[in-house]
Amino acid sequence: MALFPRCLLRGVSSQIRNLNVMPSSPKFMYESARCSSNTSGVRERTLIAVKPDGVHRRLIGQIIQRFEKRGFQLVGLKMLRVSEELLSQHYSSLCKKAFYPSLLHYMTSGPVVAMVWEGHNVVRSSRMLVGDTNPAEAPSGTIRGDFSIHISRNVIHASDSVDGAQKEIALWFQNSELMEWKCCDHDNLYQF
Ligand code: IDP
Ligand code: MG
Repeated sequence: MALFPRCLLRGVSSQIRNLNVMPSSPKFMYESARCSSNTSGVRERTLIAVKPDGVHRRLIGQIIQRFEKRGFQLVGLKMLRVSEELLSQHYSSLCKKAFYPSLLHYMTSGPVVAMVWEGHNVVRSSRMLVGDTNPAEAPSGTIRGDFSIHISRNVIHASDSVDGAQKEIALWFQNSELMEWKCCDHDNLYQF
């Protein structure tokens, strides 16, 4: 077995550690969001919304099917016309963007189907199922990659962090609209 100087090995291992905790990396942001949350594990929840273009294009069923096939559990579902007031809170971080007025117009142009899905790592996994914000960057096999072309009509919303998901669910749903239930196939999906 080759012998490496100990100081060299220490340098390499500290660089690997640094790579894993880069504050600006999505992994770091995701992990810190998850640690500060109290709904980790199998009870993690996320807000998913089929946007007006997805509803008009009759994509609701196919979108729900992707989350069901993956094994996630539906705990809330409703169809609504979203108010500008709700959207201004939901998209508050985007209010200075040039596209914000057209985003409001788009999101209020027709009904939206809002859902809450539950399961292990559901926030992160949903973002993978949904694909990049810009459909041109979203791989085939993702919802945006399969069903949309342009960033202004990207079919679906998915929360982007555990903390964000908790805030969005509280904004979009009353507690009484969310269902507590245990799916009969739980033991086929999890060991705990
Ligand atoms: P996300 O939906 O993937 O989380 P965000 O950056 O949070 O992406 O943007 C929210 C939504 O605003 C997008 O899904 C899209 O509908 C819209 N949007 C974002 N960037 C643009 C843009 O450059 N032009 C038009 N619409 C945009
Ligand atoms: Mg977002």
